[in-house]
Amino acid sequence: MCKSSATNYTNLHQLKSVLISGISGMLFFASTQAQEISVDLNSNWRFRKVGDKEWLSATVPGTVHTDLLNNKKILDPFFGDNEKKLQWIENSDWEYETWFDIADSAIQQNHCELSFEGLDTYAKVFLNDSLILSADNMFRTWNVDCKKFLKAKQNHLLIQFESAVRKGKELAKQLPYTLPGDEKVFTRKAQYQYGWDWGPRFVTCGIWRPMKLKMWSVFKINTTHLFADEISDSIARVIVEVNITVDRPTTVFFKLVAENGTRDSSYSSITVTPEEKISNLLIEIKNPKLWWCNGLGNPALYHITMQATNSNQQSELKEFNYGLRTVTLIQQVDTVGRNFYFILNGVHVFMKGANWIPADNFLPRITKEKYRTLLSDVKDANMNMLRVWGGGVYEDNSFYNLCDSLGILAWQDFMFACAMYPGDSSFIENVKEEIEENVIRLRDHACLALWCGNNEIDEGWKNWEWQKQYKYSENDSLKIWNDYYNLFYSVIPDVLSKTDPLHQYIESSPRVGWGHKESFERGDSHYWGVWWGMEPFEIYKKKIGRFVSEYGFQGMPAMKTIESFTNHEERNRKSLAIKNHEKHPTGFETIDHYMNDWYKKPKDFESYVYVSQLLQAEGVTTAIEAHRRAKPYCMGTLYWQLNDCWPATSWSSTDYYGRWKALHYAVKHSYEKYVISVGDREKILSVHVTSDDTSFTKATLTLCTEDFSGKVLWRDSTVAYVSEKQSTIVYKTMIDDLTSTLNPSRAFLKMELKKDEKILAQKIYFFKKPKDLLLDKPDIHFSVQKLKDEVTIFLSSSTLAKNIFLDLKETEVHFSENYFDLLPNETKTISFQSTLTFEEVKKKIVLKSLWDSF
Ligand code: BMA
Repeated sequence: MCKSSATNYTNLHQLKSVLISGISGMLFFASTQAQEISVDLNSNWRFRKVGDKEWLSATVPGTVHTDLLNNKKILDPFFGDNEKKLQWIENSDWEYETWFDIADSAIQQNHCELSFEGLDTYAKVFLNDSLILSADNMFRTWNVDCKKFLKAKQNHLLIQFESAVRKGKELAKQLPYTLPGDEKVFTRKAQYQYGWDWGPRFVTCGIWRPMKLKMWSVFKINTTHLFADEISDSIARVIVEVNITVDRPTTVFFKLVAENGTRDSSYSSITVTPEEKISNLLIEIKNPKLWWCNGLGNPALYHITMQATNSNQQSELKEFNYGLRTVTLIQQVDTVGRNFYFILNGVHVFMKGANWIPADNFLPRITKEKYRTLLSDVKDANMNMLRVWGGGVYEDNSFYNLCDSLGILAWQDFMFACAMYPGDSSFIENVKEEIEENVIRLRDHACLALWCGNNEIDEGWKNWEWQKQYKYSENDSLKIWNDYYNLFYSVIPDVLSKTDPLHQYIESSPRVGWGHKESFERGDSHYWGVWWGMEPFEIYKKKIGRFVSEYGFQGMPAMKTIESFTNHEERNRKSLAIKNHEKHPTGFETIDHYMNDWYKKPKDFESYVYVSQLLQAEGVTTAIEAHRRAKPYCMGTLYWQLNDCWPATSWSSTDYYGRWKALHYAVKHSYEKYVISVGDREKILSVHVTSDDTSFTKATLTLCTEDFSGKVLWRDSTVAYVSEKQSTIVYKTMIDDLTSTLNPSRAFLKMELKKDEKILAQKIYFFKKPKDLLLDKPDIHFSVQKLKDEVTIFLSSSTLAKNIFLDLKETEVHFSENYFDLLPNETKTISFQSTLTFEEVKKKIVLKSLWDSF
């Protein structure tokens, strides 16, 4: 039985509803009529630059950049270095307008409310020439009672967006000092729009989320909050807290139904007065199924419906997909420092995942399908957690719904990153509303694991020498730090204690900057010694934090992706197009530095692209395996970064078009439930097995060394006792003993862990770095089979073919594996889905290996 800390929470709000038992309750829900009428206002929009004559058609939700693009007024912002030519857009003001009619029956409702789910950012809204709203926060929803301005026909809605850059600069002038982050920190707008070290600068504006006109009389449900105050094997008690507004004292009857294979229901009635807003309902679920994250079990969700009806048979229906689970972050002082790990339903979980950034510069372009593909890629790569990074946005509901249904836990940053923010009362009030609304929107998701105040601000203030750079006086410093402290240590936790006391909160990620030894001893850490610090990949094996929430290495995107933003002659590292799609100041130099250490010089641009991906995979999986080996000292690894907002060279493992880089394939392997890894410190080779199973396993480990032509040189096997609680060394040998009978540049060690004939894990270990391997030209043979749309390729070679890369010319397919080593005399089977004919597939196959790159 797991009992959540919710118990106290329930006590705070005594159950106020009257439970109606049995069948009689059902009578109240006979034939009803919808209580709220909602009109979609997202069509027939047009826009123009303020001051221009010509109106152009607009898409809502949308952005000014995509509207200009759709009207062919600008070139593709992502192509070449067009970004530079489009900066004028951010300095202009833009206006959008539409007309709409409403049905007579709707206008007769007591309340008419315009609801804007997202306005980016400084927006003045006029309805029939009256100013009804001045918005100044992209992350908030704005509801405006507008009944007195509405008419039945030809309502005119006009929204004017003021340049956020100009406004931010004006606000900045009001401070006697410059804040790190410049004008962007004054505007509550996605901070990455101002440019990042993986993304372009497109400070856009527009109606970025849908808007509606909502009309109602008598009662309205504002918000709901579901939480389980008790979960045992036999029963789960789910409290449904409803926030209702009524015109006059009204009795509302509620029917709650929870379904997931079984059906549980409850009936209650509440008399609500205009003054009283919050009431609690209860539904009990018998023999509850728990929600588990990916890898641990099913992410069971209960479909809960709540029908609210008054005595006039007016009703409102709300639906939820609710997961029963408890999730706790433990942070206890221990002999080393302070641990940091999550417990889900009583189970200590090692978190395997990545950092999420917005999936497009122009957010409304992110479709549900795009979310689905990306999050399915997360699940396929055996991840169980994503960190939604603080320089982006609180994502759309569909993102969190998908995380719920795929079993992906979400660590949610609030939207502050790598800068200091103002502390005046209007900024703070604005942020308070933003936090409250987003917490209320997201708190009931099963996926939600943690709130985090910001990304790298504590670290920035303490380690990035802002005080010197901006020449702060002691008083300035004190004021800036106090503003920081107030926001993250007081304002945000206060809002959370009222709206979501069930989830935990940390103020900043990481806890300590990576330059300090304490960052490997307490809390979560961002380890940037590799890449920013130019330390070698091997250092990942030594510098391990308690929960490594960021680290990473760049790789170039797929050639097909590069082709999407370059002309043929620009496909080289000197072209402006390629340079503009590498936003890190020393990006290519850094890649070259590590590439020299690991690989021979690639012979051409295309080979460089491919090798950069292998290098990235090598680096990041070195870290992942070291972190997993350090379990339970380390209890989580989230690499930087999962995805891209545009096609570019970056730390991502899947590129803007969703094409998996070598890293994503490698991560999938390194995040499997069982992973074999090699610790080769001090001349001893130790074979570790890390298991994320929930119980102990006894299996057989076989080891053999082979040369590159397939000759077996040595074999051994052992019984491996694999603990679920910690990584286990299952085999140890002196490296010299192992290599005395072989040429380490022409041989590898193959390891396999098996239980009852089932392979749990496999690992190929090379004694030398790729640049020192003496590879022969592989003679790769392949045959193709096609059964309906399932294509299978069988590959073999008489000598080792390292890092085979498979592709289909001018065709988009996803291979079951890629960038893999084809071992001598073994047949590798790769599959993919395609509607091409057998002959077409054969003609289009592209196949190369590392040997071809030098
Ligand atoms: C991390 C992130 C980002 C940045 C990345 C790579 O610290 O928080 O700010 O893009 O490093 O430099």
